[in-house]
Amino acid sequence: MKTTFRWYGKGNDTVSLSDIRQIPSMHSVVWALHDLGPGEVWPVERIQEVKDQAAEYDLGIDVVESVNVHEAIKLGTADRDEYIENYKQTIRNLGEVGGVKVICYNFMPVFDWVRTDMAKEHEDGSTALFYENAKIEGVDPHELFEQVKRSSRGMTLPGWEPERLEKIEELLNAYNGVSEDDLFENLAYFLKEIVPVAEENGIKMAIHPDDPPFPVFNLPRIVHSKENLQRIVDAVDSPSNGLTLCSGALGSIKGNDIPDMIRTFKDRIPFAHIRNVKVYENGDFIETSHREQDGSVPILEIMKAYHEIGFEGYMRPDHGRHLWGEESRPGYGLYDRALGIMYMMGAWDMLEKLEKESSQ
Ligand code: CS2
Ligand code: MN
Repeated sequence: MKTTFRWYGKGNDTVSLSDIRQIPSMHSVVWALHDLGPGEVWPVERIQEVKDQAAEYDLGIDVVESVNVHEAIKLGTADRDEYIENYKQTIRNLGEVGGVKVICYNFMPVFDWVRTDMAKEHEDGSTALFYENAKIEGVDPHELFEQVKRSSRGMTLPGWEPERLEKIEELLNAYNGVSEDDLFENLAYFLKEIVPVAEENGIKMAIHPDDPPFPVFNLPRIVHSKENLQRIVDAVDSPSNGLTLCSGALGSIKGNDIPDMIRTFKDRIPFAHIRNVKVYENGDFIETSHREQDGSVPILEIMKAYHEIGFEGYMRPDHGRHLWGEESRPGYGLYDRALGIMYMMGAWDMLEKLEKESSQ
């Protein structure tokens, strides 16, 4: 297992490479060219620049999260092939620079992850991302945007940038009549095109689950259950068609058995996200510390399952709480994610030790 940490890039993150270097067990960073929009080709020089910056701190650039998929590809409109060509070129450019082994992406229409409050207070005074169903049902996305903005010191949800929100009606309308099957067909079309290029470049594609794993604003969602993950890995039978198994996204509904998913898809998980959430009776959920007892996700069982399958992929702590007055991107401060890593590593090291002892 290789431990990674998400880094938003120089000048774009409150966390620095030198901070990351000091976290025990760090192998590489999870990065992206966040200023480039979906559909743009990532230039070789820009990729090389990040590789050099990370190398100064002895860190690799093994995982990209994300190369975002243009809406035309998800919608299956006539211009999708042009954007698929651009996506292939980005994969080739990443291959040319070298060092990238995994590309995480998602296939959520219009929005990336959605929350209703970016700074909901826990009893201990820390704050975390919160999702409240009542605040979403029947609500206009603009209204939600304003409300979320108020709770987040000006930061906004990914995909909710003001210039994008201006076109939101248009985007939402474009999905009228797009069923889950249509969306799945469009994903399969995309995968058939790009997976061979990923293979040629020694890269594994890893789709991130929908977050939350149920429809929001009546948009179709297809990456949220064991059955659907199976359908996705079957669409193109290649190790380069893989999954980002996000315990927090999948764990935000009761009924997803994540340890079972890990055992089932063991050869197809190049990238693991470890996040805990507490799910309430009414379906609302709040992100918590990574410790198993603090939320509803069986983190220790999950670590056990990864250990059991001999997981050799990349693992990172996902969203953390905001602690000790730290000002950071929502969910991406240094402190709680670093605590999360130590919890994960503590569990992992103990599993290794017990295995060694039992084989002696
Ligand atoms: C989120 C997402 O769960 C997560 O890690 O931070 O923003 C995620 O990075 C994207 O959905 C992956 O494409
Ligand atoms: Mn995740």
